[in-house]
Amino acid sequence: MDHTLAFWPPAVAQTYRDKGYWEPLTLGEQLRRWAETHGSRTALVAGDQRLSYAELDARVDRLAAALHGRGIGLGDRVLVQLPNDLPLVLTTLALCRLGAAPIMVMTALRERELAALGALAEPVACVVQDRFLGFDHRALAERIQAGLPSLREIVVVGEAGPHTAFAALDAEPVALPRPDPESIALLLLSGGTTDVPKLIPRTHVDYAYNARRAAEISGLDADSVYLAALPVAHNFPLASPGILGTFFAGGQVVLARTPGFDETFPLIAAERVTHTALVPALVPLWLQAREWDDTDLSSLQVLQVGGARLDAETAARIRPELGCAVQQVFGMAEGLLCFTHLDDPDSVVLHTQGRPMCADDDVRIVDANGHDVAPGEAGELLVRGPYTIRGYYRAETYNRTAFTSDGYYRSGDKVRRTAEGALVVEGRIKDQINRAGEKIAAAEIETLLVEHPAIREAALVALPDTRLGESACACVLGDDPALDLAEIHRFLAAREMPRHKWPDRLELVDGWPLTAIGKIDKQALRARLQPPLTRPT
Ligand code: J2J
Repeated sequence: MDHTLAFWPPAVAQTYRDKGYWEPLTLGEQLRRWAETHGSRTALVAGDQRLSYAELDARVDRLAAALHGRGIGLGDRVLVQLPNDLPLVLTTLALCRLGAAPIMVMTALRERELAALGALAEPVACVVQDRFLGFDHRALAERIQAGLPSLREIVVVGEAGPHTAFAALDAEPVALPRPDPESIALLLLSGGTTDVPKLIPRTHVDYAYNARRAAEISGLDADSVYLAALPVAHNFPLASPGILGTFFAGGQVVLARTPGFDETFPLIAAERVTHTALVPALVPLWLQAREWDDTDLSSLQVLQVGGARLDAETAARIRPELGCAVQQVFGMAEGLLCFTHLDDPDSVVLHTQGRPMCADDDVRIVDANGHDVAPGEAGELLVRGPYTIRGYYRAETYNRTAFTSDGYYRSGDKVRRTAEGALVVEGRIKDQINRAGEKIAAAEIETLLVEHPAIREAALVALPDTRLGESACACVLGDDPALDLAEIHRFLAAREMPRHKWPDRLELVDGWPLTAIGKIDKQALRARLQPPLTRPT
């Protein structure tokens, strides 16, 4: 059974148990413990609903019992595509309690990606919102089900039509079979570099450690109030420290449906939020709003920023303009989390992406031949440790290249280590675009583009962008000089490619710069595309 993969070699796993990183509990049992310890304290605020720890635990029990009654249980997978709201948290925890792994997908994902994920993971059910931001997720789920024999059931939050209504999933708690704490608790979506999506299997024990340790580093305690503003399907607001980390600390979580200041500022004021997390592209929008918006943000202590490189100038504006500390977070859903510490000097907080959070994060920085670089030099970050996966889910062939033979994950990030031991992200080796923190695998878009009748070859490259950090430029070789960006967008929309993955720019090329082994030289291509900083006169 592939649900209890022994990813870590037994001797290594034993050291993680011995050192207390891996507590022998499932996430469902952790929730029970939080309820016992923090009972009547508020755990979660979503819209006008407020649940104490005891109520959260009881609601999760009832939902788990109802799902169990519908034949969903140990070893299953369930596709979960929900916006930041109570059902998402309840569903995730109930599935973890059952030992049925939720596949955490952002609401922005569409048919193509969901179908590929479905074929890979064979979920028995999916849980979706009826509509979100004008999009009919119920109809999408029906299209997925039509092509996915494993998918027995569609659960809908809101108008369920002929499907199972989420609201009706309520049953007297029953004794449930106990999942192995070292089995897969949930599956996260990888940023990816290939044209098919990759799933990241996180075990109960490693994910609990991830959240618990991240909470410590972020200074979360029982008085903390964490605002989940980014989409909770993402590892950052879910567990780094995010929702789960806040629960470990006994604090309060507040859910925002969107990260815009119009929604988040009033929530910060009303709930006296102390911690929240953003991707860098959102920070200038909050800072800008602050110029005229005088909502009381005085409760805010820490703004975590991660997912893409935060520039030092923006970082330096956070304390004076928002009145809180900035904490840089360099993380990945595959595992490793690096944080700047709250008591680090500005030279570290503003200019680095922090230090790995665990003493047993085994990080190497290597050159193209896999040799360790000299201290201070940049190279590819390789990592293994107590919460970094040893392989993607059902991806045996790919895993042989994505991991070294001795178990390091090849992050594809180009980093250097400062004298203080902090990492600085210098760039990327992997073929990916990091557009406002959302990762786009170049290969995924290129594969689609060449299906266009006017395109013979395509290469997607990242270009610097002041607003997004990076934007995506599609370079195409074809026969139609009239081909334009609007047509590319129409083409990708018709194939249900989510908007954030559409190229921002189109360049028609009549040939490629090639590398020594004859592949498209994207570095050279990018250099050709960059407009000179000052136009020659
Ligand atoms: C530069 N690049 C960064 C940073 C991530 C916390 C925070 C982020 C993620 C995340 C996460 C970066 N500066 N500060 O899961 O728990 C890029 C790197 C990395 C990739 C991982 C978390 N922080 N990155 O972003 O799985 O390229 O996780 O390998 O989405 O984002 O992307 P993802």
